[in-house]
Amino acid sequence: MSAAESLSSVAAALASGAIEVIDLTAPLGPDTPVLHLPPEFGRNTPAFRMNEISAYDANGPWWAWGWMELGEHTGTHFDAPAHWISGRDRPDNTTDRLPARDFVAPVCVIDCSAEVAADPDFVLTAQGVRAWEAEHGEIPAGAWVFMRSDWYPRNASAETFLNGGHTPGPSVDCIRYLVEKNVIGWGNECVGTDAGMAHSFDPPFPAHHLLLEQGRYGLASLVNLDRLPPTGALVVAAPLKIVNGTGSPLRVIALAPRT
Ligand code: 23J
Ligand code: MN
Repeated sequence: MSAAESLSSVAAALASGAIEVIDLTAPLGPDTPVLHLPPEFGRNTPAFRMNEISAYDANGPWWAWGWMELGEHTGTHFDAPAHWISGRDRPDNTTDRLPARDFVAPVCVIDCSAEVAADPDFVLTAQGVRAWEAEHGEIPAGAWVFMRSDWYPRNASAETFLNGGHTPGPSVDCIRYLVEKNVIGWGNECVGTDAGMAHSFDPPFPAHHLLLEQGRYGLASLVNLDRLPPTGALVVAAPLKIVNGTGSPLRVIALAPRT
């Protein structure tokens, strides 16, 4: 099949509903939970805030518009390599300089929901990834790997979502294994890509340290991962083209066969 034929069959499958578009994005507003780091780590990111410019009124009779106070790492967001000290000297490491080619990729979804239900500090290891591969096939180079935890319904409340810093994520050896596999990045349903306890890992925050060091990416606060198949979906995740941006809130969508 030619590339043109492939694209038109995708368009036809979207039109018929055979391919479904699944929104992996959480609502972005003043109640969106944001990361709370312990004070020894320095300053925190502010909550989202919308300021009104006009609302069809004296400030703008025919139009409504606003301006936002918005952290780069708020809600469903993308981590660029420049976010971490390990990626700071990489060329083209900011949101405005990433190749658009990287914004469309297949995804492998590893279901950890049962383990996380039993233990909110559950950490996915390389062994866990290999067990997934034994069932679903090898993780291909260039794919996203998403950790399904069914954590996302907790995002309705900062307290349940942040859970006092007890949230699931990847181990150091898991991320090393995925870097070896040449994945494009790692996604999590929690406030950040790393586990809540990852400040105590060696190195600390491995999803940040080891992936961004290699020019790979992160996606945090994903939703609806329970609606994705383990393999076979395609993810579109294109951060805002913020000049010198270390990351960006974004709309993440998946194309998947309708089940
Ligand atoms: C800064 C420091 C630690 C972490 C994070 C940011 C994130 O999770 C993030 O949003 O990138 S863990
Ligand atoms: Mn981030």
